[in-house]
Amino acid sequence: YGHSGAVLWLTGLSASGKSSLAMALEQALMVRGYSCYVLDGDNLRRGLNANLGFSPQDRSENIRRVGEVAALFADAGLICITAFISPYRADRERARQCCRLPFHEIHIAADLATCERRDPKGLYKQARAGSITEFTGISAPYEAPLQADCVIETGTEPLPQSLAKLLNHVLIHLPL
Ligand code: GGZ
Repeated sequence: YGHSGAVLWLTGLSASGKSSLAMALEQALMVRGYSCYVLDGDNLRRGLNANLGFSPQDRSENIRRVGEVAALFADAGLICITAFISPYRADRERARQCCRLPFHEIHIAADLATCERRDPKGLYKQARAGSITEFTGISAPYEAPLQADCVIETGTEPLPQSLAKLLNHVLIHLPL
């Protein structure tokens, strides 16, 4: 009865559109009868991961915990959608390994110039000014996926188009 679980792992720069797409995807899957849950900075960095910052070590630990929690949600039969920068390949790979169920790495691939132009929270500006240190893309690395399961070009197309492509990929691959 119902469907089995999976992890849809979104990775990309700040302001690339991860959270917007995660929420829109959740809605689109819910109306198709899938039970979903979104993990993002709002629900994990404020709670379980409240003791973590943005050093390389803390980001790794953030992603390790997100991977474990995502695996639990998937075990419980949900489609777990994660929306974290997750800048390190090795950390994303570890998350894939810890998830016993289907795991899709989805690159939300807006380029840095586009993200910096958007700058919805003014964080890039602060990072350029040096008031935020170790900011991904400016003063901290982002290791783009080399072989993502799906690449969504959110920098060059409107959100509805990105959502349509993402939903198409997901519906083809998800367990029913
Ligand atoms: C990157 C930072 C930083 C630094 C605060 N570097 O655009 P946002 O604001 O809403 O999303 C970013 C969020 C990144 O948290 P993650 O948990 O996704 O990062 S990671 O996967 O690397 O652990 C940004 C805000 O937190 N933020 N400081 N220095 N983003």
